[in-house]
Amino acid sequence: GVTERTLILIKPDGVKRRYIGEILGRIERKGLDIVALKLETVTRELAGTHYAEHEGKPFFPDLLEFITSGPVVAAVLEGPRAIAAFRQIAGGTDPVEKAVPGSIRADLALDGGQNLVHGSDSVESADREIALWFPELA
Ligand code: DAT
Ligand code: MG
Repeated sequence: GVTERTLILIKPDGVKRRYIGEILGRIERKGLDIVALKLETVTRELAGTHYAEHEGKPFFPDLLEFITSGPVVAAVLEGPRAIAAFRQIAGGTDPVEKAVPGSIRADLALDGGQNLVHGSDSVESADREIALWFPELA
């Protein structure tokens, strides 16, 4: 497959629950390269821009509250079909309704909002999100 880059987050629930190692381990075992990595507390402004596509939806205020509630791990992953590959190991947005057996969310999460990880959903989103989180890479 063609080499891609994707922006992923370990959300505040993942950091609080001490799953940084577990989740980075799954990424490494999958074979994706980690090409950038940092721990950061997200500002309201960055959160709003990152999730701009969801502005106006009923869950948007809770989403911003949650994503700014503590530090997140942000990383850029690289590899063949990296965007889809990470979304596959992440699993469906709702870890119960759309459980992907063996995925991070199905194995470790219960909630459709506090679902441990984010991953870019397209090449366009990945370009936008990498520029937002790691301007030095863009
Ligand atoms: P994903 O994170 O799988 O790409 P998304 O982009 O549709 O999902 O939504 C972004 C985040 O917003 C998601 O991880 C959790 C939250 N969210 C989405 N739909 C929701 C809903 N119906 N109720 C509560 N939170 C929701
Ligand atoms: Mg999304």
